[in-house]
Amino acid sequence: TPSDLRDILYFTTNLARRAGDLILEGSKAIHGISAKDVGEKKNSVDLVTEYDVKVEELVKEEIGRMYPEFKFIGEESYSAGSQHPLTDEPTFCVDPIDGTTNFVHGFPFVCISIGLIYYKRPVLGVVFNPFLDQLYTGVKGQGSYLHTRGAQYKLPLAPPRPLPSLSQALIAVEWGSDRSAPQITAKSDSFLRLAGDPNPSASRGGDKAKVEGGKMAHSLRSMGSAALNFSMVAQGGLDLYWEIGCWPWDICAGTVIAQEAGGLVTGSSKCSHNGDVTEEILTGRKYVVIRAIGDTEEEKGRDAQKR
Ligand code: LIP
Repeated sequence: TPSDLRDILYFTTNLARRAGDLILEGSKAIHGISAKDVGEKKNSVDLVTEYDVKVEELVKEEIGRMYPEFKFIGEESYSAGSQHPLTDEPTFCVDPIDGTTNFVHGFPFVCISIGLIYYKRPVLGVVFNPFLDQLYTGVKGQGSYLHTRGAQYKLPLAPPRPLPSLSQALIAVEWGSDRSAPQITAKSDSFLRLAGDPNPSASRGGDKAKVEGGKMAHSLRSMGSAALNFSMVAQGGLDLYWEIGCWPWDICAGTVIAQEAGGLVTGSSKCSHNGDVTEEILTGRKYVVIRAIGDTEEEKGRDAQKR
């Protein structure tokens, strides 16, 4: 019920703040760390630290104490082999440190992302960046909020302005950790189509009229955290976020936060078959576009091999 969700939100928010303290503590401990303290998962850019594991343990334990009957999906538990099928039961879905690469480098776009799924739909999300003290919350049917420096703001901060075309958008994209040749080619081709000058003869001081008629986006951004990209679309700082190859814990909490702020979260059905963003999905609101991994048989096979 709405009041159950409010109680769960209160619990989850406090838990995210405790996890945030541990992330900050880890950041102090980790800086100056040697490469041996940073683990690699499927390849040398898929990083994990002892703090990813510690934060997940804390969150899992507290959830188990408060809601013993709820199921749990977590990035690190999943990597360690705890892979249960999604049911209709209430299920917490957690990324203990979203933006692990940023965490390792001291780039302050790092968060804990805690989502709740019920009947296979995300219904509650809390995303907390302890470095910037920004806490985003979203509850199905109850709106989404940014809490920062002691104040609370309803999202989006300003009414979404209609976007007639991609050419006026600020778009988040991510390189992700799959850098295999087909993936990196598809991604960089899409980046080029989104931000490259469509006029082949355009150059500095060239034919301005032709450039203005083009479709290139205002620019691309990468925050290095899916949950923070979703939250920034909800806030209104980004118009769109597009990524290939996210996991449920990357998108669960962010989905509710973005949807409750009026965004649309969509999988590959609204994208062209190679995952490219098309003009058709832009009809005047802020959009989050996400192409979930495992959408095609080919991707399912690749995922199974990866983890
Ligand atoms: C990361 C995402 C990021 C994506 C990376 C990775 P992590 O999560 O949030 O957007 O591009 O591939 O999945 O590994 O830092 O929890």
